[in-house]
Amino acid sequence: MLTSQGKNQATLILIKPDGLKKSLTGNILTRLSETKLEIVGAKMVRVQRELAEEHYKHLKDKPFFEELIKYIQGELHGRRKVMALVYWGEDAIAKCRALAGATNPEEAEPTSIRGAYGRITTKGLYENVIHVSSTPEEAEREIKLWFKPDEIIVDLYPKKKIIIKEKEESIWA
Ligand code: IDP
Ligand code: MG
Repeated sequence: MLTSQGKNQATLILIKPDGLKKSLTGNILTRLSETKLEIVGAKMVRVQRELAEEHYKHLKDKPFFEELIKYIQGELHGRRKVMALVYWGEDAIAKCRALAGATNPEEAEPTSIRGAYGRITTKGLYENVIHVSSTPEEAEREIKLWFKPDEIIVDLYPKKKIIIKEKEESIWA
């Protein structure tokens, strides 16, 4: 019998600063492992303002934009980092979005990650613990923003080699 097979997709997951502060990393990774998707990239990131603004540029005109930038940069939680991951596999976006739950934590399924651990701040911002890309196009844009090609262990998107001369970088002393 033919079964309808979904396509392999990649999605960007961010464990936001509230997720880190609430020690939810292990819990969230365990929940996501139910999907049987593969982690193909992972790192801790100190989020610069430029990255934050680019990531959330679709919300630039919203009244909560400034607060949102502070949130993803960790200024609301004294945790200036996020954990960035790329999950890959069949229907990755829908599977991860379902586990994450609705954007508004009050409307999210109580058993979803956002429903269980999210909150709305007194300023009205949804602190919802986790980010998940919502379409393949958004995933591609976001993954390219957060990761370099060599930081991902599969070939997701076309890439090219360049030679960079006299580039300063840190090496172990
Ligand atoms: P998503 O994270 O579910 O994809 P987006 O609309 O892309 O939702 O919004 C990005 C983030 O901005 C949300 O995760 C949440 O933290 C915040 N946000 C979105 N809409 C609102 C709102 O109406 N009020 C407060 N915060 C919001
Ligand atoms: Mg979104």
